[in-house]
Amino acid sequence: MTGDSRENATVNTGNDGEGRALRVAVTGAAGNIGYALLWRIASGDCFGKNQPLILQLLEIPPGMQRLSGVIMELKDSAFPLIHDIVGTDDPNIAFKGADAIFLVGSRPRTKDMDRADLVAANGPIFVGQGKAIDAVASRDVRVITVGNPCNTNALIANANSPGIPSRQFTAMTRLDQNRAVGQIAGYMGVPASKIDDVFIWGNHANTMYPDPRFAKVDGNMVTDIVDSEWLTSEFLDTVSTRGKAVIVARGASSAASAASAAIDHMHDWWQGSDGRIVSMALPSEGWYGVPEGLVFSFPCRCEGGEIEVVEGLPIDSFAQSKIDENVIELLKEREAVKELLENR
Ligand code: NAX
Repeated sequence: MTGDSRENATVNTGNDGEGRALRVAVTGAAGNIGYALLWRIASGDCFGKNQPLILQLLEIPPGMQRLSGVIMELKDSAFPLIHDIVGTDDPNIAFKGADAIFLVGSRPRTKDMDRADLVAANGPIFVGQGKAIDAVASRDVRVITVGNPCNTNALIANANSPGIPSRQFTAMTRLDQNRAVGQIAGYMGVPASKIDDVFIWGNHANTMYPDPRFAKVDGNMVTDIVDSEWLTSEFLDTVSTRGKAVIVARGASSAASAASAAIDHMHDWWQGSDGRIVSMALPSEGWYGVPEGLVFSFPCRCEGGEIEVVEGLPIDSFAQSKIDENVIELLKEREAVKELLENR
């Protein structure tokens, strides 16, 4: 398959008589995360069990053969909610009229790459994709960036989409939050569903701060129950280095858990977080002293399709030092890609 001639490559009207079908674009759709993510989206886990969907899947030319196989399997799954599937290597087709976009496609970090190499390798992808979003996506589109370095990639996409409000560009730190929840639940021997209000500050990188200070287990403060030494040492280290630990154990980077976290992020944005605090990285409006525009993970609540940063939480000296560390790192990343931000 080349160009945009795919099975069902024509974008349909999206009208099905039961309400408009949402157009959901996924980049890197033939990759590992895509393979887990598409089935969760298609089954209604993200946008609702009655919401018809049109999947608009983007790959690069070397991935198109694999994408055709993924589309075959999606069709073979006979999902009732799926009204059409578009496979393409053209972002202007993939993002056309898109209501939600999962920016997953990019190069995962390999052993020989440091963070600066990753920024340099993947940053340019998000210039072209940002411009395409600006040109053809719905003005109400909601974008989650998963491809790493996801905070700075979201910054680049945002800068190259001046026609779309900045608040509609986010990056994923929900996997880090879920890892933190998993650690506390495991330590306490309770199901993850009992843990609320653990969240991540900063960058999806080792510097991140998984903040347990407001976390609750069954309504009780975790800090009143759990050993504070564990929370400030092993817990923090385990969460912030979990991605590497999974690679060592599995021989491949986190995929199903990353897909699951992307579903959680978009689900809560779309359908509300039910008053729970969740982690989302979004362009700072100066919250907690974080420089404007940096895509930084904050404690958020979602309602009515909007993200609201939870303001006014007390910041102790340790939390401040972690926030500062993340600001410094993200400023460095922003400096490294400054020529990719020139659209704005
Ligand atoms: P894979 O290498 O399995 O898949 C990536 C796919 O993206 C490939 O099929 C590739 O052909 C495609 N691709 C590359 N450039 C593209 C472009 N310009 N347009 C469209 N598609 C493109 O990687 P996978 O395991 O799926 O991981 C994808 C990204 O997620 C990586 O950058 C990875 O580092 C990142 N992750 C982010 C996480 C987070 O919490 N934010 C956690 C998991 C993961 O590490």
